[in-house]
Amino acid sequence: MKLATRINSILPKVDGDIIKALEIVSEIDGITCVDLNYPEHFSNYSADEINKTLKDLNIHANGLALRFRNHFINGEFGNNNKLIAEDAFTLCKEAADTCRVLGGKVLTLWLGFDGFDYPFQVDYQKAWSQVREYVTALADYAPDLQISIEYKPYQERSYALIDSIGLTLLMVNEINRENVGVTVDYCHMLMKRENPAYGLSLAAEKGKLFGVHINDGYGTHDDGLMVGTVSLMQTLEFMYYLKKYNYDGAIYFDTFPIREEPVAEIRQNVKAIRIISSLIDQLGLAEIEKTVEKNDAISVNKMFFSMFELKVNK
Ligand SMILES: [Mn+2]
Repeated sequence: MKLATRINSILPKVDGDIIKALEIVSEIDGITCVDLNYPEHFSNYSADEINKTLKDLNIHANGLALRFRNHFINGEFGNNNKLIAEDAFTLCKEAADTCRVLGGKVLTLWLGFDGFDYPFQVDYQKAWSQVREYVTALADYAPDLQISIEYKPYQERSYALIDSIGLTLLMVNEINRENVGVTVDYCHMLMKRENPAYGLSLAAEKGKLFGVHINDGYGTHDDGLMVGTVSLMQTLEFMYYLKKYNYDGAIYFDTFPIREEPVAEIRQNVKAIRIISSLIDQLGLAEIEKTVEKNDAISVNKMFFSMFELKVNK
């Protein structure tokens, strides 16, 4: 399993020094790669300096996640002001160039400001086609990278333009480029009241699952709780489908330790995902598939509780 974690969990411990944060992350057993945020993680060090640190620490850069700040508060690619939309595109091209320096392969796009708060506020078709046009142009600018759309139903905006697995796959389909796909975030799926495994399977079946963010929550907010702590059965199902589709990208812990010691929290995520993975392996994909084929809730419940009788050596 390629496991990645959220660098921002560590930054408060090290006065925001990204190099020191990477050093701490590299010492956590099980974490093999990192996703860095662009441009915020590159404000004090160059891409070359960060690349050298990653090499020295023997951690791999999975890719970069775009972070659009206040300039884009009224929208990124879909901004009604085309000059600002162009700025968003320029930032993405810089991120693609930086991603190549690090040897990363995935550029994650969360368009948190492309959306609306009021009825009649946005020309939906105009915003939609503008987003489509820019993501297509980015895919053509960086055919060597995977451009992955991470959707979230709301927050920053009351409604996001791309808010669900359905709309993300519609956008991906309209863009029609090999290198454009989806990053699913477990908490975001709960917020949309999607069952995470279902959305995951739709993207994976189409060969469009480019990124996985795992965490847990109660569904109303992006709680970013530790893996498997609230909705364990759904997390087990999510992991089953990751294995069924032989997902070989990184699984990124998108959790927010606020009161928890961050390194201990990351270690617990690693431990949890190893236990969940081991439970699925011990039951066996074929056995689970047989249970799914029965389409019978009582069989599923028996299978779930039989997991508590298994021994886990992790
Ligand atoms: Mn996420």
